[in-house]
Amino acid sequence: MKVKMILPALTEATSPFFRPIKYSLFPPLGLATLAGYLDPDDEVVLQDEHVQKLDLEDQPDLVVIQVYITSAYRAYELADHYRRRGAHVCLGGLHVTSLPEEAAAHADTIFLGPGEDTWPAFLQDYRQGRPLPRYASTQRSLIGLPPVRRDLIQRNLYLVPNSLVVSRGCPHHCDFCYKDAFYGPGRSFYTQTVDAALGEIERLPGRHLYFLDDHLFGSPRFAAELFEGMRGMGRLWQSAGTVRSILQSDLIEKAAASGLRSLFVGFETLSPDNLREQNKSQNLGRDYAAAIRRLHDLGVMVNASFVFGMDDDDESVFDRTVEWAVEQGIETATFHVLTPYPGTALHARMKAQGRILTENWDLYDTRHAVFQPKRMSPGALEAGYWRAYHEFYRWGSIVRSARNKRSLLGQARHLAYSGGWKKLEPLWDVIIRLKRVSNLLPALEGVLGAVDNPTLPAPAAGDNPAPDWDGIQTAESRIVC
Ligand code: B12
Ligand code: SF4
Repeated sequence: MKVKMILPALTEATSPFFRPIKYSLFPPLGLATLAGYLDPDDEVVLQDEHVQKLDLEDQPDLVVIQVYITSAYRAYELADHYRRRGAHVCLGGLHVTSLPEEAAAHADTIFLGPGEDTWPAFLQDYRQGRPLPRYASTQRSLIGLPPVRRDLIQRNLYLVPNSLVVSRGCPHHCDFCYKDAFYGPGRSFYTQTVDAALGEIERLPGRHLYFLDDHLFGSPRFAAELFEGMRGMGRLWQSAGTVRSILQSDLIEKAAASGLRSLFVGFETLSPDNLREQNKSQNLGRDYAAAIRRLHDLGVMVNASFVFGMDDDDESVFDRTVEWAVEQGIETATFHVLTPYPGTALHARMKAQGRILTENWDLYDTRHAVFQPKRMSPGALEAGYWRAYHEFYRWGSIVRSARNKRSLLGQARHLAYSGGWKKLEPLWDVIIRLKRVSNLLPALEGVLGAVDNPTLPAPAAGDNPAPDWDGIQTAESRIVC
């Protein structure tokens, strides 16, 4: 059987918002996960439109497309194309789960929720000649999964080829988050076994890892055992966690000792009213500044996530938030315009209040105001969002923020990480065009590894050698926080 798996780019990479470096960060892990269920004699091709031109003249039997909200129209175009060519087209992922009827018009089979139970069930039915039009996930588990088909990933096209997920979902229920819409009433937070997670880490070459888990610290027991097991592996890693998980217990120290060097943290808003409105109670009453200090004391850089446009936000929110972030010495910040994804509690509320302004999914990219804000105009919200980025990443702000670090090494690291990410973008673009982005990984590792915390163990010198992918293949895982 010939199988083609596609991660479509947002509105065909022609969008003015297409930033080559952002889209050359991570490989399509979801599709590589699903590929693990195919038979060894299936011919499978995995293409990621963010980093390569799609070959559309082929004749696969089965086409598998992952649909995000911002790539939905492109995904449907590709699905229609392959149906015309006689392929059986499967659509799955977050947007399909949110709006199954919309997706079903472009597919032979649609999949709701995670694919670990539905995809193998479909494959069995398909091979027996009786595939169903719809499969909905009910059995949630990461135990005993086939290995991710990393051999299908062109590592040289990505800055961070070693992305992985060792858990799915999150124990919290924030109203704006995709999570509850995707997992529905079923189990919405579960983990691999620690041994399986450590096994996957050991198989990954090099030093750097990026955990894409929504909340790697969601199960403190799992996380503690994982970090314990990772000690001494010589890894440098990045991930996401909540403010609460930083402040509670000694989990964050264990994480740093095992190589955590930068953490994506969902602060979201400085307003308690906004937190209440969005059901983000786990952030309520938390000392954000103390969380940042704790991370910085451990040599962990902070990628802070903020969302603008909640009901307590007026036009002063942008400058206030940026000023606060700079004062705290935050290295990188990710700003978002509040976006009511279909299927979320936020969307239901906005819809009931008649505040949804458009259902053009291309605009649901957290850069556009697709709803009527309460205390400012949609235009002011968008303008403020862009101003926040501009202000935060001005050299003046970067230097002021870096001065917050106690040592010269810490300041240099801050400048290199923050400046390198935003100020050297034209250089990144050239390197990406030359298909050399993976050559920059040692530079990223160098910056992450330059820690001024003498209590942390130095990373082991030895690199994991590149594995024999063929052997593994036959023998053998935002707005998140
Ligand atoms: C990594 C990531 C990215 C990366 C790369 C994406 C990639 N290469 O896959 C980058 C940085 C490029 C990115 C960009 C964006 N992202 Co993003 N990203 C993620 C993140 C953190 C992890 C994705 C991942 O790898 N998960 C792990 C794998 C194993 O799971 P999975 O991909 O979901 O796949 C499983 C299922 O979905 C299902 N499945 C998926 N497809 C199919 C198909 C079939 C046939 C079947 C059976 C099953 C199936 O089975 C898989 C195994 O269970 C998610 C958050 C999250 N937890 O998902 C956000 C997330 C997907 N991103 C999101 C958004 C909004 C964006 C951006 C618009 C952000 C922005 N402002 O620019 C852009 C646009 C992306 C686009 N092209 O349209 C939203 C999507 C919301 C939505 N409803 O679609 C998320 C959920 C974050 C959030 N909480 O808001 N993103
Ligand atoms: S926003 Fe973060 S903490 Fe809230 S439900 Fe989503 S992943 Fe969990």
